[in-house]
Amino acid sequence: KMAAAPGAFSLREVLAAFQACVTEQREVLLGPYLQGWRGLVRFLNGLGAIFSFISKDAVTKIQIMESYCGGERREEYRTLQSMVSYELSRGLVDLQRRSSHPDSGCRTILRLHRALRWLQLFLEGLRTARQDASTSAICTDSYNASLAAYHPWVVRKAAVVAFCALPSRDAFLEVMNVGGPEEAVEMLGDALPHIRDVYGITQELYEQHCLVGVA
Ligand code: 1PW
Repeated sequence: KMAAAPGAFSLREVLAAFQACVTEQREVLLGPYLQGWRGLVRFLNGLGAIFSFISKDAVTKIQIMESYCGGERREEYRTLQSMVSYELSRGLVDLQRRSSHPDSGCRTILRLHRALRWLQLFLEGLRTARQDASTSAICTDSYNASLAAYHPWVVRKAAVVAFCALPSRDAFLEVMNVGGPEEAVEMLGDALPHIRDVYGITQELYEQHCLVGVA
């Protein structure tokens, strides 16, 4: 098998960013979290133009967060936990409907958080599926079990059409650029617990602060 070109994009590094974002105190560092998302977007775009509509909104959300993380209040946006307490204590979150603070960090991260659940379910499905399984079916099932609930009909339809363009399981594992299919499956087995962890910590934090439905 062909060795990956030096410096070639590998999904391994992307997933490692999600590992790096959980601290010993179980805080989520926003820097590596957003870095992980940037890499995912790059990966999605590599799957073809049809996926750029899916990544476009994620890019917007990442940019909103990066402006907070690099802004005047960057200290408050170091971790998810500090962001939540800062924004809530200052009344910077529109809870019921978007009005004076339409792009709070809390509501923006919630969208990425819901999408991360989709990614987790999809990669889990991919990892455990038979070799001849349909990647589009795995993707559609994981989408329907997670993010679809938050999307209007037209987005759901367009998403499912895009999934039909996904390559076969082996070809997909190949574009992950981790090595052969066995290596890719092994890497997913190592990486997925960390993604689950980030998802779980975020979910618990959002439940504690009644943010799971933030407008
Ligand atoms: C192959 C597995 C891929 C997982 C990567 C996930 C990328 C997720 C982006 C889905 C975007 C679909 C179109 C955008 C919809 C927005 O309305 C929605 N955004 C998200 C991220 O779900 C909600 O954001 P909004 O409109 O409340 O600002």
